Amino acid sequence: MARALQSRLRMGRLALVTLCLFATACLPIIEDDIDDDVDPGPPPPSLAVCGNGKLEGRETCDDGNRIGGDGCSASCIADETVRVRWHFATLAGEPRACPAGFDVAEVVARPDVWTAPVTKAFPCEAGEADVKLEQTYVPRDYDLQVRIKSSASGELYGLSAIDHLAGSDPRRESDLTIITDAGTITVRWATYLGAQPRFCPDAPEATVTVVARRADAAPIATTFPCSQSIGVTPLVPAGTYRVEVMGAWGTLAATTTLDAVEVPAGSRTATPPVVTLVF
Ligand SMILES: [Ca+2]
Repeated sequence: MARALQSRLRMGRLALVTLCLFATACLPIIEDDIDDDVDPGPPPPSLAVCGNGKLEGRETCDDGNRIGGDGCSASCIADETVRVRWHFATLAGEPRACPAGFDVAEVVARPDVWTAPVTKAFPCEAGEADVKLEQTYVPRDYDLQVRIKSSASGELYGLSAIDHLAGSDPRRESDLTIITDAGTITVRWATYLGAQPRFCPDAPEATVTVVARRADAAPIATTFPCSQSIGVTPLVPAGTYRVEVMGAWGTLAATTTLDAVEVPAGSRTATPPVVTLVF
């Protein structure tokens, strides 16, 4: 009798286990058993609240706000400090001091063309400054440039070339030179076939050459793809130039000449009006 009862109980237990294997109703019990043994640990990143003053999830800082550039970024990742140095030189490489009347060095840092740049001002004679750049979970690249200005008039003297600082680059320094006796010529062009506006063909032989001529110096020629619609010459000594813009497009050719294009000193840009090239 007792053996029969024992056997029936065993069968009942087996049936329950089998039922549990197929029935979801038993699952919460199994989960509860597991949860009791696991340490909950820190909250996952999705639960971390940036700006609440508490270090949580993947945050590397939390200063109680969501403002970038103040040491702790808008996504609670510690800002990265970059040392930016600037100096002056002539086109021949001769070092110079800050230009008279221009006392401010603006450091401009931009993560991409669609975002507003981070601009910080320093005394020109300092020659270097530490700039905090906002970082996110994925390290950001920045384009750095230095502009020299006058605090009295706001006038721009010159600007450095752009230094692209990759987020993955271990270098956290940028050395920038402002050329004091040169500038660039920026030419924009529009192309026509007779009276009809037409885009340049996207072909390697469709080019526009900008030739800057000055009476006392050899001409400086720079060639650009025609489809680019804009060309910036390398640094040319400050002065007055006659600029020829020459388009070549298969067997077609067109030239437009601009007189008295003034290139200011201090790495500044002369921008003549849009040049029309009629083929
Ligand atoms: Ca937080």
